This record gives sequence, structure tokens and C-alpha cells, in this order.
Amino acid sequence: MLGGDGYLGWPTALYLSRRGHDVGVVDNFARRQYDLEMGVDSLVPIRTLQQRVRTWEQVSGLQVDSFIGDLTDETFVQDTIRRFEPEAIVHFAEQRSAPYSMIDRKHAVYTQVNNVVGTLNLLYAIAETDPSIHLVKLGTMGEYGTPNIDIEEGFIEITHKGRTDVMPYPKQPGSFYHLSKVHDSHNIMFACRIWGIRATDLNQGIVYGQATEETLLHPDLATRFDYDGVFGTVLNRFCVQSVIGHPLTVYGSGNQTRGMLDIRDTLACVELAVTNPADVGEYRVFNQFTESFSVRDMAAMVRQASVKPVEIAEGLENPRVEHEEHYFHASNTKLLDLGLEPHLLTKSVIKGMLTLIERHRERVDVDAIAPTVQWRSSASTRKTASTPSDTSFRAV
Ligand code: NAD
Ligand code: USQ
Repeated sequence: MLGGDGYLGWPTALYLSRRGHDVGVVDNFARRQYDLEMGVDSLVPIRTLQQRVRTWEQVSGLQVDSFIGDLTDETFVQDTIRRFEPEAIVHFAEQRSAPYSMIDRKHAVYTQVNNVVGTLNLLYAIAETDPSIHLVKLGTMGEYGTPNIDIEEGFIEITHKGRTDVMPYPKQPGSFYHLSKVHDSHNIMFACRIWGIRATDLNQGIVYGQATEETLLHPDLATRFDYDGVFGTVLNRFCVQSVIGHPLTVYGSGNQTRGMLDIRDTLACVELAVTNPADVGEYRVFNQFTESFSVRDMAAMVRQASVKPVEIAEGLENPRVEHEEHYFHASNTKLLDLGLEPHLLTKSVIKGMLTLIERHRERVDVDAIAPTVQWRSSASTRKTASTPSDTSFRAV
């Protein structure tokens, strides 16, 4: 589980461990360092990886191995795979914030080097140690952008001047972060073709929620929950804003529509991909989301679930460059066909999130909520405490 100390990697590691898989987690703690750089923190307190692993052993009697190091260090990647001998590698370990990647040149370069080089090292290590290892890679729905035609799962049949071929779906991503995922997808597909390795690219939508069956077993097993303007994602942010009485930060018209999923479905999707591996030499793509909503729909749902009056910030200029009025119809049948039973976004799910947030509301830093990164300017107005060197946050 690469990125096993992160928002999704940690609960996925516990889920797979509890379901009988032998799990090892890999992380370089870059995510914890972005917090220090930005001066923000997870709303829910999280323990060190070492404490988490110890608590999991005490609570479940199960062991999770941990490997501290950086995927951009090729020796570390090779050694870890040789030592652990995985059947499958789940790769969450990337810089995952679009705004962070758009702060300035350094953050864009850092994001792309970290993500693309990390994945490339991994592809080489798989090819050189054991090409039968199944790579399950977290991609993103944002690779496709918002085209004016239906979005397929990875590939599209195109007829051009009387000839027909099945080709990778055209990509029109909206940030240097989303672009890094496109570059990864191309590299992975190529590696499958030339070396015969096998991979599943999970083009995941935006995840919401925090609690999973396993993290609820002990407070020290909690995963992080971000609400700040750089790492917080839209629905998680709206829930925090509603609890503290902050107007919901709908950017622009709010008609931007995205694929969404409950954190519990991330875990289930990853297990479905792992236990139904791609064929040797196959590169396949699953669109991993369960429902789609516009930003405005989500704001309305949070307002309905909240017991307190909730205002929607009107006329907030969109800091991003993105289509606000667009067609969105994306296919997502492959994981459903494998047996995914989605947790849908109901009022009670939102209420559950609001209750969790209420419990930690004294930790909310109101100053962290406003969006500070502008897509239109090449150097953000945000002043950070430090900027990463192009390949910083390397192995501890
Ligand atoms: P996260 O930042 O919480 O977790 C990523 C983890 O990877 C962090 O713990 C970080 O320290 C680690 N990491 C980063 N670079 C590394 C490197 N070079 N070497 C070793 N470890 C490294 O992010 P998340 O929200 O858990 O997302 C996990 C994955 O899922 C990412 O690839 C992200 O792009 C993808 N994804 C997330 C969402 C979402 O809504 N959170 C949606 C779609 C896709
Ligand atoms: N938005 C608002 N108000 C906010 C925050 C966001 O209106 O306060 C809007 C954005 O403008 C955008 C949409 O909500 O139109 C989604 O923004 P987001 O920050 O929730 O999500 P995004 O930047 O796309 O990135 C997140 C994760 C990323 C993942 C991606 C999945 O951080 O790792 O890849 O979701 S997807 O969007 O499908 O590409």
C-alpha cells in the first residue's frame, strides 16, 4: 500500500488487513510535511504511522509492515519490493492536491517529478523484480476533463476517415496535478505493452467522508480529514463550513459537475481490483465513482442536512480555470459489474459527517478556509513558509 499513511491509504490498508490480506504500507510522510509548509492540520487528530500500526496490532491482532521511504528513490523502491514480495501493489503515493500543484513553478515541478518519477521507478522495479505483480494505480476522473461527449472507461472507439480504432480516451485535465496522472497513465500503459506487466488504473472521483469500520475501532486509528483551501475537497469542506457557520465556498456558478464516492467505497473498489487482477500484459481502466453532483447540488444537500441555517457564499469568483457550464455523463459500470455495492450520498451520511466535525470543531482554523491559489497567475498570492525544492521530501 504505497501512500499508506495518507487519507485513503491508511483506511484501505486496515480494510485489506482485516479481510485476510498481508499488508505492508510505504510512505515518506510528504503529506504531513505539506501541512507544516501550509500551516494547516487535519481536522481529526492523527497518530504517527508507528502508533497507528501498534494500535492496529493491539486491536485486531493483525500485523501491518511499514516501510519508510520515497518512491523517487529507486533503490528504496527496488529493495522494498524484493523484501516484501507483494502479489499486488496499490499505489496511492502521490501529491494529490490540484491547488498545491498550481501555487507556482516549484510546486508544479515538485508535483510532476514526485508523481511521474515515483510511478516510473515503480514500473521499472516491477518489471525487474517480478512482472507478475499487479499494479493498482490511483488515477483520477479529472484526467478526462469535461468534454462535450460521454466519458468512457479509459478507451473510446474512434472512426476517422473511414477507419476505426480503439484508443485511449482524450485527456483534458485541469491542473498540473491532474496532468501528472495523465502522464502516469501513458507510462503505465506503455510499460504493460513493452514488458507484459499488468495494471489497473482506477480513475477515482472526489472522495468524501472519514470514518470506516476499521478506523472506528479505536481513536488512534483515525484517518486524516482536510478542509483547508489547498487540500480540502469540496464536500468535506462544505460540511466543515456548515458546522462553523461559514458561508459555503461555491466557486463561480457552482454548476461544475464531478463524480463522487464515499470513502468506504474507495476501500471496496481497491479490493475488487486486487482480487480480480488484470491479465498479464493488460492495462485496464476503471472509473471509480458512484454518483455525480454539481457543486451547487452538494451545497444544497449540506444545507438540507444541517440543523443550523447555512448560507451559500454568492458571487465567489472561481480561483480555477474550469468549465462551469458543461455536459457530464461518465460511464462507471466496470466496478459495479465486479460487485461493488455503493454507499450513496444520503442525508444521513452527511449528518454523520457533520456529527464527526462537530466533535472536533474547536480544531477548525477559519483562516485556512479561503481559497488562496489562483490558476490564472503563474505565481500564487499565497505566501508559504517554505517552498519545496524540485524533488524535496525525499526518504527520511
Ligand atoms: P494523501 O496525500 O492523503 O495520501 C498520499 C500519501 O502518499 C501521503 O501519505 C504521502 O505522504 C504519500 N506520498 C506522496 N508522495 C510520496 C512519495 N514520493 N513516496 C512515498 N510516499 C509518498 O492523498 P489521498 O487523498 O489519500 O489520495 C491518495 C491517492 O488517491 C492519490 O494518488 C490521489 O491522487 C488519489 N485520489 C484521491 C482523491 C481524493 O478525493 N482524496 C480522489 C481521486 C484520486
Ligand atoms: N470547489 C468549490 N468550492 C470549494 C472547493 C472546490 O466550488 O470550496 C469546486 C472546484 O472548483 C471544482 C470542484 O469543486 O470544480 C472539485 O474540487 P475539489 O478540490 O473537491 O477536487 P479536485 O481539485 O478535482 O481534486 C480532488 C482530489 C484529487 C482527485 C480529484 C478527483 O484532491 O486528488 O484526483 O478530486 S476528480 O475531481 O474527479 O479529478
